[in-house]
Amino acid sequence: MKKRLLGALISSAMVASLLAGCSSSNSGTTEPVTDGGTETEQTTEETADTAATVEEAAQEVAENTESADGELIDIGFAQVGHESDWRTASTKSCQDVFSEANGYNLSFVDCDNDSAAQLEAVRSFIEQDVDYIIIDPIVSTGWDTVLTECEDAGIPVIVIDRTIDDSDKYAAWVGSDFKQEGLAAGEWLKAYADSKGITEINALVISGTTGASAQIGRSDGFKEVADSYGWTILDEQSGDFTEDGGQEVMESYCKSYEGKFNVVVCQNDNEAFGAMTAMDNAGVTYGPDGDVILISFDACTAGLEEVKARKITADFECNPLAAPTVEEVIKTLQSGGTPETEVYMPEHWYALSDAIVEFSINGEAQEMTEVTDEVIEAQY
Ligand code: GYE
Repeated sequence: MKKRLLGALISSAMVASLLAGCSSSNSGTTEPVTDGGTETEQTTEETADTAATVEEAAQEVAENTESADGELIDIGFAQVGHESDWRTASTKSCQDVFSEANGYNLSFVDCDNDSAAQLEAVRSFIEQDVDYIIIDPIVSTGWDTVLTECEDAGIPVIVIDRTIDDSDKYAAWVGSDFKQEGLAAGEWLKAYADSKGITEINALVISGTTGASAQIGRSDGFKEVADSYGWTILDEQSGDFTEDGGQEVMESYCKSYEGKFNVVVCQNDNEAFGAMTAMDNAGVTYGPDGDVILISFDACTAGLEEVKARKITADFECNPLAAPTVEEVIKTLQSGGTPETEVYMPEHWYALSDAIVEFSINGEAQEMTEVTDEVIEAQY
């Protein structure tokens, strides 16, 4: 939307070379990924001529942007990475909503779970002078300086999914109540264990990326319930929200706690898939028919398929489709309005019918959703 001439082209070239070697978010590479810069700039013949004197990346910017309609809203999105099915759904949702056809130029950076790369990405968006910056913060602290820089540059920031806990210099946050998810998992477990006559809980937790608000909230919520019922949490180690991480942690748990645990809590579906492989290899049975109650979070399509297959006993949803709400925030800001500063995504708790039990959180009765083929089909 903003008209940028040579300076912007040069900074786009800088961004392109800064992030060189990047590839698609599903590639599993360790480099940050971007499509930023190559299709985000608007130019004129004059700037395209001058751009011929700068590096090839800038030339590409000029070529690509000649077709832009001149009124697109420039958005930079510093995404966490590509660690999970949830993340893939979140990225797709943002790319679908913030498309050129919808009036946006999206500079997307996959930060590959690297906090330093994420700060660098935000600074590159300031350099590009985008209209809005969306951040899904890998960790919840360390943000005030760069958010001050955004503020000084006059660029509104919208935080999506995970929270920022040490700065309030952003226009709005759209995401999930992670503590509520952890409380739900705990209170469901209490009701389910009671229904099966299980009186002792010895739980192993495979947590998400340490310091991510999704990890902190889910750990705090589950622990609060565990403490209130006197359960034992034998161990909590991070699987970094990845399948490999979940498998690695579970392999070590199977050795260290052989025969001593009856609950495994994985803080996302991908960790649960890894934990399932490790338990299969160790001869541990799990799910509604097994020795171990397996709890997961996210409830993406692949997770719900494992609920249907009687592997995951219950799955607590975290909704990744925040982008349409973020777009509402941007529209409000565009028209000079004040958006809601906190918007919570709706979420559901899933199980098969024989693991659906009545429970409440702080006196509030919870609904559970039975996993059927139609439910799986409708999920992301
Ligand atoms: O649960 C996990 C992803 O931040 C809520 O990050 C998100 C979490 C999600 O890697 O799968």
